[in-house]
Amino acid sequence: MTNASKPLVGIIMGSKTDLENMSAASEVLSEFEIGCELRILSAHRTPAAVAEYASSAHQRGLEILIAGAGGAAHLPGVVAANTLLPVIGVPIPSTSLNGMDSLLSIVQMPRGIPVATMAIGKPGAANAGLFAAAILALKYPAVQEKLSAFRAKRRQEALDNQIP
Ligand code: RP5
Repeated sequence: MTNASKPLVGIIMGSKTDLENMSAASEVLSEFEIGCELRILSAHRTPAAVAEYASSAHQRGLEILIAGAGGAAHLPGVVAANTLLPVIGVPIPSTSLNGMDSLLSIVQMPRGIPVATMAIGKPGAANAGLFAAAILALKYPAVQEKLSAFRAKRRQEALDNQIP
């Protein structure tokens, strides 16, 4: 069993303006009753705080980190450089390049420090929550059951959604 009040996932984002997209990740985790904590931390505005947060995350009981950022989105990579935990990156469409800048910044990590990169924006943030659930399902049977039920529901919805 997971304890929904004990955070297993840390969700961090470069700015409060990212929350509009990143809340999709916490909503999914809440649906799966997986505890998470949210923090605003920026790789360029508060670099020391990012390093401190990421390097202490495992010791504090977190098992996965989700990091969302826009523009030259170096936050997920910097987080990954400061922890051995799996890091999931979410590109935020916050500039005139509509997230292509963030996507390439996050996905093109040099060999050696990986970031699992999701799609741009809300779909990516929701998938970050689901991907975190899939990792945690390896350890927590209750999460695996919820993930299985989630997939079965989506499957049935697709089958029911026929053209008359
Ligand atoms: C990045 O700059 C943030 O992740 C955000 O997506 C973008 C813009 O930040 P604000 O100027 O809205 O605070 O660091």
